Amino acid sequence: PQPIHLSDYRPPAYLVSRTELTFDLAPGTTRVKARLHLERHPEREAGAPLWLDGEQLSLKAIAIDGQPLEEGEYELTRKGLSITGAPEAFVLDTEVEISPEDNTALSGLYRSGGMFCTQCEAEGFRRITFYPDRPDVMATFSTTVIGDLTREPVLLSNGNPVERGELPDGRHFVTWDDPHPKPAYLFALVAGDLKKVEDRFTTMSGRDVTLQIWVEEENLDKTDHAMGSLKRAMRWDEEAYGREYDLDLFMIVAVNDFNMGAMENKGLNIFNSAAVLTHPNTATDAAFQRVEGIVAHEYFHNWSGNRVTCRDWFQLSLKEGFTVFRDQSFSAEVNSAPVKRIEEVSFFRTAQFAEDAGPTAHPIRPDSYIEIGNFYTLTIYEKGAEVVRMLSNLVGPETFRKGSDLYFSRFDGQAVTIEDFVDCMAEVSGQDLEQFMRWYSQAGTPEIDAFGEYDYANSRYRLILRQRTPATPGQPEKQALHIPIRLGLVGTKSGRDLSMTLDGESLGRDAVIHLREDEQEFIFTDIEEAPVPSLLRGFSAPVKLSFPYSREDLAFLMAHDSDGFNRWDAGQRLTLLALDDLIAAHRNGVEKVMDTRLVEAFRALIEEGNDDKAVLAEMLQLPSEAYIAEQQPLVDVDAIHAARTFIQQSLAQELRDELLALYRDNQSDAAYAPTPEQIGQRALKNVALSYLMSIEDEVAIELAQAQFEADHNMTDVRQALTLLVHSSRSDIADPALKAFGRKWSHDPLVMDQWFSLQVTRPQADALDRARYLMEHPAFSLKNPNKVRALIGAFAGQNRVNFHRLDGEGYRLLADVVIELNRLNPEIAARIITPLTRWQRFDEARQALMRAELERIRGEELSPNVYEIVEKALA
Ligand code: BAL
Ligand code: ZN
Repeated sequence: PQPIHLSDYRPPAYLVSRTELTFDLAPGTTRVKARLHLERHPEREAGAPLWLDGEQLSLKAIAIDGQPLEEGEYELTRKGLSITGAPEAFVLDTEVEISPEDNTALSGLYRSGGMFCTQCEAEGFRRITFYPDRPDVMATFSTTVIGDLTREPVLLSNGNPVERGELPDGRHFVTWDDPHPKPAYLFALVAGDLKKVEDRFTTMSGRDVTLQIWVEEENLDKTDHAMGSLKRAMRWDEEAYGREYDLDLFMIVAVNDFNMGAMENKGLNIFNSAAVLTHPNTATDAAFQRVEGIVAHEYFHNWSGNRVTCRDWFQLSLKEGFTVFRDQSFSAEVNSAPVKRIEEVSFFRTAQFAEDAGPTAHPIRPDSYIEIGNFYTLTIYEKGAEVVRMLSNLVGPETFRKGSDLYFSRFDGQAVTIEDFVDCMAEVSGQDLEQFMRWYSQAGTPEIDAFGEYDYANSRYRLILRQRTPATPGQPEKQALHIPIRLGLVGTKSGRDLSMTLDGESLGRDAVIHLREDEQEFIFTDIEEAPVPSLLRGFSAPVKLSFPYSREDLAFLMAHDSDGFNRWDAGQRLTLLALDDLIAAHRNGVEKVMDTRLVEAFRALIEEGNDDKAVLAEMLQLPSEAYIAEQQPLVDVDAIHAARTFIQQSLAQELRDELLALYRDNQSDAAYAPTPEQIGQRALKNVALSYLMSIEDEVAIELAQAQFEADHNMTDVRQALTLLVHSSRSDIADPALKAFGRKWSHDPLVMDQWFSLQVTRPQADALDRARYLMEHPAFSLKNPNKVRALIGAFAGQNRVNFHRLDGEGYRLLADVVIELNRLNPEIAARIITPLTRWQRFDEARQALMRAELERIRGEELSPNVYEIVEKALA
């Protein structure tokens, strides 16, 4: 496969103004008729041929302005169809046959259980009909869906239903009309035996919108939270961005087999059932919050993505980065904002930093790709969102709103670029954002080395910042970025933020300084006492910042920093220092000794408490093994596991009484509600329980068993079960696991949790279990959620077992990748990620991982897997 380059962009030869589709559904062979109203693109030369993408289609008929084309009047390849010498404007009719039943890639039109559904982003529409399948071709759509009255009583597509009726032979049809021009990637169709929950929403201008969530009948009781989230999101987008919904109907459909979390198709969002269904008995707090975030994200796309879309797929972050920023802002407002930020950053620094440091590192706007499906990445989404957040902070929230208003009004109905977005921000703010644009073109995580010293004699604080971005594949040299650093100087005597003056200008006690050069010196004057600097507050830029903090400095910041995020971060840094010593001790075979400063810092945290229990729970959480690994020059999985376990057990032993009290004080029988208060309380209780269970204390075991048996809500049940199953006591783990598996065998989303919590246990049998569970009747490689729950969780979260020195963990993953490469290349190319990070490990593991990558390379590969494997082995 050949890469596609951003620099080769040209507008299409023809535009489509209107698309009329008729689907005659049948599982084996579905017929699709398409009528396209085409006209030459004003910027393209006369004679340029019409190109229509089309894959896995069986062409039955083709005609221009009603005249059938003979063979020879068009050229058909495995990738599509071209017509030379077509008129300047004309109507093209085609008819094709497709096989939804055989579509295991879940891209295009496919079957999930008994229903038909579609996934067209990025390039699935070309598996439905011949079409210029690119986002800069925007048309209005009319779609007629014909189905069997019994098998498909519900027939849905984008827009509003305008006609319906019965047909002979027990068939019926519905015609949908979508008046908003859209690219083909936003097309959707759903047909099946679905039931709906309905609600209403009155928009800010007083229009009445019907809201529907369509699910299988047994899931009707799991839609309340999604519906509530949708209404909150609709209101929020009106208030925060002035964006109103623009159709009479908004539909969400839950589908079991889905590659992504959800999809923002115009008026008909299709959701992975895991991203929409919740019930206190089946979904955890994290799942409730995830659903809220994803429902909002897809809804927000109606403007940031649908009304204004991307010119080409290189601009993917234009809609994704911005929409993630929007959903993060929404979630922060409706939940505990500090905890949301901690969670985001904690995930970002673990997973995106690793991506940015690995063989598939790419800029937020890549220069080239082989398979765009491989670019739905943490860099495009999350780093893209961090860059929009920086922009918003640079210009200020009110100006940012002006900029987004300008963007939406100027480009409504158009397919545009990242420059168009940033130019709006530059225009309304008057700021020069040229250097800032480098964030979009430069891959890799910038590293900042900071040094500071206090000059007692002159009451000055001198801060030196040096930035450097490491080389990434294809980008050996990097330029300096514009990095906004929010900071405070915390007085060591007063414990308060000191007021800062820089170059004669008063900055206040919390301010942003701008690093633009490779190295810059900042001299703060009139600093009355020696400070400890609190740098990069709120994670003001997606960078790694190091400062030679002493442990005393960090304990001080943990207690006194006015920025909640940096208080948490100081705790993480302090723990990492202790972990460094313990990792070294483990490697050198020396006895491990617990750092008493850490014990005292944790004791102080518990004693002082926190009004926001979720924040306290986060502060008591140890960094994950994956995050610890990110900090190590060479990853020693066993030493990391041993060191982290040692800290956890030492804290549990030293603070046993405090933790027990914390657990008991936060137990509650109140009816479950996914409120920030309750979620914080459960998080705190469960973090205490996990410490206590790390020493397998009899009292803790009793508490975990009681929590499991109380069966109050899935958050508590799952946490208790996980702790029991991750313990060394199979006598207590096995009965609970069996009982849970029996009870929930009918519920695929709960069974996903059952799979995950077993294959993430640290005990040595985890790999055998993973292989055994792959044969379980509830498991299927054809279902992406199952693959993620079992294989993804094993390879991504069970580091000691995945990285076994006999290479069996790697072999398991490679076996699955090889099979999925045939069934579902998109999922195969995602699930392979842990193998691509081989450079980070010791030689023995490197050799084993590379050998598995080579074995995969020996197969006949999909473009998706080919691209990733080639990069990994380059
Ligand atoms: N556009 C793909 C799914 C999402 O990001 O919303
Ligand atoms: Zn999105």
